[in-house]
Amino acid sequence: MSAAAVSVERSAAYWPLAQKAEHVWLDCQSGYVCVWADSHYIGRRLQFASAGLRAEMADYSFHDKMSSWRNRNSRDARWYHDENGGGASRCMNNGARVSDLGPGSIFDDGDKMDSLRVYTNSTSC
Ligand SMILES: [Ca+2]
Ligand SMILES: [Ca+2]
Repeated sequence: MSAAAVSVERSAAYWPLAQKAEHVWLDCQSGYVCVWADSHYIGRRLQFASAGLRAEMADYSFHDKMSSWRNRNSRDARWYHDENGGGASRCMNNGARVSDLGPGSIFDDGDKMDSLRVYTNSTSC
């Protein structure tokens, strides 16, 4: 094994998780509400941008998969446990993000999202 290969392995192993997350959530470009299948902004990503949009996760084979999100849209958004805006819901303030919805987190919201809406302004929730 070359010295260069050892160096790469070590840097990967010692890379702090926060720094890794910082890197990957940049995958969500300005203007989008992004949701990821895994915590810490990893895994399959969906992104939405349109004002007033309502999306059903079943349409994207994303039923009960979201484990992290970031809102880089200029508007608020909201996600729902059930289809068609049903069940418990959580605000996604514009500019905010949550790195780990669970299981085991405060609200234990991981893998529960079935629908999402993007509001038309930044003061809806
Ligand atoms: Ca998940
Ligand atoms: Ca659900």
